[in-house]
Amino acid sequence: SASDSASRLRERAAAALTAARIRTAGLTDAVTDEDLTAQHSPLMSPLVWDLAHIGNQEELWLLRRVAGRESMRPEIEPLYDAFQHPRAERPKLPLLGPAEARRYAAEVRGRVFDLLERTPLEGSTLLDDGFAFGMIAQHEQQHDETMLITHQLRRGAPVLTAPEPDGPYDPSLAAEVLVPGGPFTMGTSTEPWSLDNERPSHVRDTAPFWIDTVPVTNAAYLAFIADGGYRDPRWWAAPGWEQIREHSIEAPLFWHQEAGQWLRRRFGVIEPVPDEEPVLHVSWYEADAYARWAGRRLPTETEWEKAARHDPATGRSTRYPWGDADPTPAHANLGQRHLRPARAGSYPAGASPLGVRQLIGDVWEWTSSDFLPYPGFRAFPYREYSEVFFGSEHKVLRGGSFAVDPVACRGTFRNWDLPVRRQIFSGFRTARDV
Ligand code: AVJ
Ligand code: FE
Repeated sequence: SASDSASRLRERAAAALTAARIRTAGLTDAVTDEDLTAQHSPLMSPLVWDLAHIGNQEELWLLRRVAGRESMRPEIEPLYDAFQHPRAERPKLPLLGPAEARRYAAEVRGRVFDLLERTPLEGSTLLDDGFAFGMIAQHEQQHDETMLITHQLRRGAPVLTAPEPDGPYDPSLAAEVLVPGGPFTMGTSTEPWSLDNERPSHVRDTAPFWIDTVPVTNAAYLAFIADGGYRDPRWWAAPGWEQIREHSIEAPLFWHQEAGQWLRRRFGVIEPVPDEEPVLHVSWYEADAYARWAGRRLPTETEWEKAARHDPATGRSTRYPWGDADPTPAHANLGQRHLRPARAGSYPAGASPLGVRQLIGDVWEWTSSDFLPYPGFRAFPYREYSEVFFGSEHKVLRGGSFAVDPVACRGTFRNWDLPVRRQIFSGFRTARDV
């Protein structure tokens, strides 16, 4: 009945909001107040900014826009508007302190739960299917990933722990998979909590192409380094070559060499670079250069989504590579269950019908494509989520990393960043024409 489905929707929204807050608490309670207010990198906000910004966006969309209330604290509104102050300047703002920020976010949440009980989840595009609540749960999870990046950049003793990935693993896979040419449905018009840039669904055609079965591993990437890949301008797009020369970049971010061995720093732990793991913390330029060196190329965003969603048996596009079911721990490395990608060849249950692995989870995958609107795009509910970022400045990343929660990850989900960025949990796979 309608009231059953309304209560299921409420439960789903409440569970998503609660899961996000548990993760936020884990990331912010793990460090001292001094660490929360410090800036660990000019690329990032202080963690205490993310914390209050999470509360502030929740207040803006659920209490002010949905419920029509007045601002709880008008004086803090400009501080937490991401467009008013670049990240590098945020530490100098009169931000709420750690205790105040926690109290503010908790107070907003209390009011939001009252609202969720009483608001009909229908009758407007913001409320239909609980969209606004789902959007806010995704927003908090996205900032949790951002805060995890800040943790990775932070110097000092490790404060986060998680079990190692230990699922089934098959290293003897074919290197690449052939995806047949022809039309498929890209994007979505039906996924209830999909964001504006994933919409609407539309048909696209591709030529047949080969795509890597798994993301490019550290071992493969090390061969590129050993072959002088960072010293050969032939492989590099001009701005990428400039970046690696200017900053003396010769390996992925967080790597260094000691006595001929490559080591990396991962959440405060120094360890040998593991051969079988997907490479992490590479820029779009590094991914593009590797692909050229390998005689291949990055997949387009369209090719990536076709590999992830097109079922050749039915001609239908599924929500995930494995079908329409929500992700479980057997499908993919998501949700910060682990603090690293799983070995390439893991998660056989998460394979696509054609056998492509680990499209979802582990590492964000750079594509060759600029971040552009789909035909028929309409900004919703605000231009600053996607629309202002469309253009040739940003490249699309797909599939989500180990740091992405399932609520903010699906076959249609689109992420984007500048091609120079390497602190993000980015890797890639390659493709080639037939
Ligand atoms: C979609 C990850 C690029 O973090 O800048 C968070 C998500 N938007 N708050 C970002 C977002 C507004 C966004 N990315
Ligand atoms: Fe935000």
